[in-house]
Amino acid sequence: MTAPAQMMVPRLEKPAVIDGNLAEWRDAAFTDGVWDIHRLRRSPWYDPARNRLTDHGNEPRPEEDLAARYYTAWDDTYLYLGAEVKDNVNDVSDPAHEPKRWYYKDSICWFIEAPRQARGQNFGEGDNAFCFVIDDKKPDYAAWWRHGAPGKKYIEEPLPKNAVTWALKRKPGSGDFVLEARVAMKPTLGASTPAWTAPKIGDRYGMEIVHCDPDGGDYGGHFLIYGTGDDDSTWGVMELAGPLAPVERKSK
Ligand SMILES: [Ca+2]
Ligand SMILES: [Ca+2]
Ligand SMILES: [Ca+2]
Repeated sequence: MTAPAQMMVPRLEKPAVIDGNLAEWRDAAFTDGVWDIHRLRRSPWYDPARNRLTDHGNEPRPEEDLAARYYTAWDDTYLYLGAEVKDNVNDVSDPAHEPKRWYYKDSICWFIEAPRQARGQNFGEGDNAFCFVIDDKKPDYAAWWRHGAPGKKYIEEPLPKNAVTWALKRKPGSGDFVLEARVAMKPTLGASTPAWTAPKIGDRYGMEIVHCDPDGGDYGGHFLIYGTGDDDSTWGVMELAGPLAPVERKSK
């Protein structure tokens, strides 16, 4: 296996306002630029069977089908999760709908293991997935929490209302959107393992991002970034870092 991705995720000095606009914190968050299928194909965790787009026969260019920037940050209480997405079609209808089937709808999911363990496992103790379905109606299942707990795997439930605040801004007439969310760590990460402690600089979590884009397909388009799926040993290393100074533009 290749070495896991390494991500320094900055602490926010000012809490983000969750309103569907990332302007006040995106320059202070972790992001590594635009992800599209061309970039994904050159990443070590690319698997063509899983990372793919849906072909309807008269598609735009692949980078018009799905391209996104993802933002991640933290403070004493919350993880902050954001995305700015270019998507040709919004699709949240699922013929075999179940609340836990976010992966059959347009959705973005942050997989977090806290603290990061060296050994691999699938959604046991300490594993969490915070999933947001890109549905304007924001049904209960649109903010979902798949997680483990001591002795338990794959617990599926909506994120507790007091643990999540999220906002969605959709661009009319397209699938484009901005997602902005904050998830309280203590009632989520703290519930998935007693090994979790209040966050501090230098703590190491595991992180993977899964972005689903069915667009009329069944399982449909998928980006898996920083990992190869449910095995948490493949996820990237997310280090809780101190605040990030903004990008400096030098004068000529
Ligand atoms: Ca905001
Ligand atoms: Ca698409
Ligand atoms: Ca879509």
